[in-house]
Amino acid sequence: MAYFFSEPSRTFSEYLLVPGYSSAECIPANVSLKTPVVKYRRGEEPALTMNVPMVSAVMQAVSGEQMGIALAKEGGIAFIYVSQPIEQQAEMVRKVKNYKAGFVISDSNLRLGDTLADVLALKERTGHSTMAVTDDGTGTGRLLGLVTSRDYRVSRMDPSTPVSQFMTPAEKIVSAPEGTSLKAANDIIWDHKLNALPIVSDDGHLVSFVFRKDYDSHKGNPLELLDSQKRYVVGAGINSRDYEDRVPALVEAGADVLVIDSSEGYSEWQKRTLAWIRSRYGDTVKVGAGNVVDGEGFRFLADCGADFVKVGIGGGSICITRETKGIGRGQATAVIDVAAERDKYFEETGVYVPICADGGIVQDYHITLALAMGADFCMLGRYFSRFDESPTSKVLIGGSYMKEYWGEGSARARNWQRYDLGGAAKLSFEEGVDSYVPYAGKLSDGMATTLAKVRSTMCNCGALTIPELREKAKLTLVSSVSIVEGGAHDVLLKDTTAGGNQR
Ligand code: RVP
Repeated sequence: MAYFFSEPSRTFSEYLLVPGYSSAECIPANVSLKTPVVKYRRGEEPALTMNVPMVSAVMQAVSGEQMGIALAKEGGIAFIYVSQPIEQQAEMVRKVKNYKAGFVISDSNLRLGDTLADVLALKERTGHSTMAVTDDGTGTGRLLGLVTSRDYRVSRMDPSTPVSQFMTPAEKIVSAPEGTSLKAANDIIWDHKLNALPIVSDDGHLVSFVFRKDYDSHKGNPLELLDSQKRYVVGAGINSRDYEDRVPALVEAGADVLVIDSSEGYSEWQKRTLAWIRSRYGDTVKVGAGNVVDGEGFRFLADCGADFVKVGIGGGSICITRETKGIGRGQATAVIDVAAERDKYFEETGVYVPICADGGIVQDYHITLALAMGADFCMLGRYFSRFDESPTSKVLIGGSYMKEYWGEGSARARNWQRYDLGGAAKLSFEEGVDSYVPYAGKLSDGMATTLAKVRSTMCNCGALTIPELREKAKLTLVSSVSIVEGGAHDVLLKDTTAGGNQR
């Protein structure tokens, strides 16, 4: 007979934290959000930790190289999306690893044959007005010229005018050689009254730009996540189809941690993928697996050698898996169940396998709830897709700026490997949607607010660390009536955008 769980499964919004005693030391400035990413033995230190408990989703609309850089700066990890050609994904990883603070790889590039119309279209797409003209139209091609908004006048010029006619040619550009320090680059910018200084290699190839406007932001980020060579830490998704080719390319590119990206991870395919990685690399390559929603699925993946386990099926904002296939579980219940098994596993084996709550984080406080329920960190898609650093276009809809956000199970992503059960190499039906989310500006500003709330709630619970939160948290289920009581109610709001809701 089928097994019936005795309790209904629940989501984060059905819970609240009840405050505990806060001592005088319990202030947000004293809170540490440090958390393990990969498994470790009792008494040992994990090989990889994060300074904030947030990672970005393995999604086309979320995690490219800009997200990798921006999130590592804040102390978290981006997982570069897997649904792209291997070499392209490895190149994104390489760009994060090669990034040097203050030196920006050009993302707005033109060829000599491009026209003013192309310039305007590129500006619309990237939002950047400084463009490099290179021989191959890439950010590392041979530098032939620069175009900025001072070089053209839309009202007076024909849109078909080639850039060669109005760009500043290479011989007139002030540039600096590769290896120039940031301080020296800023001095050149200052001396020549420049807005952007191209850094150029000995053979004339563009390496990066240093921008005047970034000057103030070079002041170091206290929580930034660096590897032993002081490069940003970055993750990458893999799948259970082409891992024999993809994993070596990502490892060679410098990925610090991998994760098998799948909508449902309690499968032979994940076992084989993990086994192959262990046989080839031993424990040197760190790899998470998932997703699962109960203790049984967790134990299976932990036994297969996963470095961390991702929890969540059907809770993602763009996910329609529960509607299409009828599988999944309320995210809060899934996290609570898996966390209990993780602790049991630790008791039995002395190996602590961190868990990641993936999907369904809508309010900032859901992160705190997930941590209190036992998650070691959270993976977020929608949240990160709203920021400047996600790879998607910013579009004006009905007078408000939006960013595009689509699921990996949507027809747009064409990521059949994520849903692969060993059948035909195609997506037979959609499990995700294509959508817009309200544009939310710079990632660093958004995360500062979110994490300030997390730290504040932790203090209310009398906790200065994540393990302490887990130990001290008192959680209560809320009735649907008290959920209404939790928002502003029985008043007429003057400003309907107020209320601290990050949506
Ligand atoms: P959210 O943060 O709620 O937007 O959820 C993001 C998560 O949703 C991803 O990390 C992934 O697990 C899941 N996802 C991604 N694509 C799809 C889909 O198309 N169904 N689901």
